[in-house]
Amino acid sequence: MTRMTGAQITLETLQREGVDTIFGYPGGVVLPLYDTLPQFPGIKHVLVRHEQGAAHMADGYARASGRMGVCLGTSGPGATNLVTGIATSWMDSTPVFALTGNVARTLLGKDGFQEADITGITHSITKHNYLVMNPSEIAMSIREAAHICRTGRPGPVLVDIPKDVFQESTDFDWPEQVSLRGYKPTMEGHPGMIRRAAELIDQAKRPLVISGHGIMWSDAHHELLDLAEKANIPVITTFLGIGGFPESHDLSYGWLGMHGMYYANMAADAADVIIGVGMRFDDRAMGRFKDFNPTAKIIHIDIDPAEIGKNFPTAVPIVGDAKHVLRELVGRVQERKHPDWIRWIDQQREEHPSLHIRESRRMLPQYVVRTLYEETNGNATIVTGVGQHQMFAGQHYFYNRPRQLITSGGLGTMGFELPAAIGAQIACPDQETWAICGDGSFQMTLQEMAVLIDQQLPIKMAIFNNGYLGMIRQWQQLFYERNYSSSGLSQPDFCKLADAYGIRAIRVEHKSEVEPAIREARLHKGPILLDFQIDQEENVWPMVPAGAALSETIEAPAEELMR
Ligand SMILES: Cc1ncc(C[n+]2csc(CCOP(=O)(O)OP(=O)(O)O)c2C)c(N)n1
Ligand SMILES: [Mg+2]
Repeated sequence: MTRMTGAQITLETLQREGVDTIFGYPGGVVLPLYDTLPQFPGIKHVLVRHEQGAAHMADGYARASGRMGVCLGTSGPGATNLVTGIATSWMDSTPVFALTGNVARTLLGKDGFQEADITGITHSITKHNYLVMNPSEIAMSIREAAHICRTGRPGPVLVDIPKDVFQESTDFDWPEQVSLRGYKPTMEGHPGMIRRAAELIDQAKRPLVISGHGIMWSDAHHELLDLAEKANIPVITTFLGIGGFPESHDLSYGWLGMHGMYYANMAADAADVIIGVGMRFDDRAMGRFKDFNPTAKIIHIDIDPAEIGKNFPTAVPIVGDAKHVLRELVGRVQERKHPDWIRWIDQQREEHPSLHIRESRRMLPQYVVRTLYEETNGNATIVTGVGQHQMFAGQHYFYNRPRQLITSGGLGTMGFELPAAIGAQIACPDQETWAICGDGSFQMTLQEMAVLIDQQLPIKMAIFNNGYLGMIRQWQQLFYERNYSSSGLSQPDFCKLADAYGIRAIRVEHKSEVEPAIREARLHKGPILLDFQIDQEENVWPMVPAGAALSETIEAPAEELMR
């Protein structure tokens, strides 16, 4: 046993848990920790410019690599600045570990300077959180939190440590075992349920897989491919499920939902057996619940029992890890062919192609994304903000590997793109990483450009500059009689701004400049910003209007195709 301070135990435990990077920002109560950091050269500290950035960076790190991402903030405002990022991670089930300092134990509950009850505040957006009142409990609390964070359905955790607990010394004893009564995620699916699911799949005439984000976290993409190929089942994904099944595969029919492909929505509405795997039948994906495909029998595979039957009645619930359950299912289902069903979906796709980009002299955002796809040979990691550009990035780039599209789905957090791209690039330094930024979204976290220089990250930022909060403008155009109330926004000169940070930038004003600019950006060794002055009033189609059913998916109106 060695004598150590709470700060040393904190870092020692994180290091033993495999943590190599902390995204953080200092403050009074975490100074003991910062003072200790140089003793741990195995842990790199990335100094952010706002704690929201730290939480998104940890999240991007986690989504890109599958490993737990760690962020750190001081008490009070440092901790509350993390909240949006923690909520983002919570809604998308990503393993983010948030570490915060708090005021000294004697001041807790006394409205001490910079005190916030961060465990109370994050109670409903963490899988679990801890306020550690004794240095001897630090190691076990961190180990338990890390275990909860990355096992089962992943999700954020928070560990809050008062300043004097960091400072106090104690005998350090490494807890070998982590065992939590009441927390034992079910990995193996129930054999009887798997048998019933296999029977249902064998009997299905129009089977369909809807695969979600869980495929990435369970590393189940090979098993998914095996199931689809053996039983000849078409696959659509959710928005966060993009990349879990290769979009170039014959059985891939894109993704469903509010801005999903027409044929994917129709397939979901026409299927007789739906195998939902690692997804949660979310309202943006499924449209109006009441009128979603009433005849389909649903097999729902999810590691979180709370998801089963939450939004739809389930014919066969299977609680378990997607990889295990799919492997069992592949062994049980019969080889089948569904030529009529597949022909029907193919015909939907021919009649309603959804992803066709019309000829236009304007710089259409779809064209920018497609050109990026072609120039990068479909290999880049794409990280997006929230809005129209996010939907175009999902639609017009094609993804063939898991973790290739990194985006805030459940919370829809504007400002996610730049910090999440930073986390992704640090986790996977060899990946070509593009941040597809909205001009509005980017302005929420653009201060993190400083980190690109500090850390010398070759991230390519593509601003989709339409002068609008485009998704808001689209809704106002369609549902509020073009009353563009507060959706036009003024811009700084993004190129000058990049220049002020020491980052190279190119303004792209004409369609003919798109391809050369992307080529130049790729050749440039460091970070670069491309300011694409895209068409201002392009809309995202297809669309399921809010509150409508998937069967009511609308395609681009003819007059818009003339623009
Ligand atoms: C933090 C936050 N505030 C507000 C919203 C609501 N919202 C959704 S999309 C959007 C517009 C995004 O504008 P921009 O980043 O320019 O993207 P565009 O739609 O123009 O591509 C807004 C305001 C949000 N999703 N997140
Ligand atoms: Mg915009």
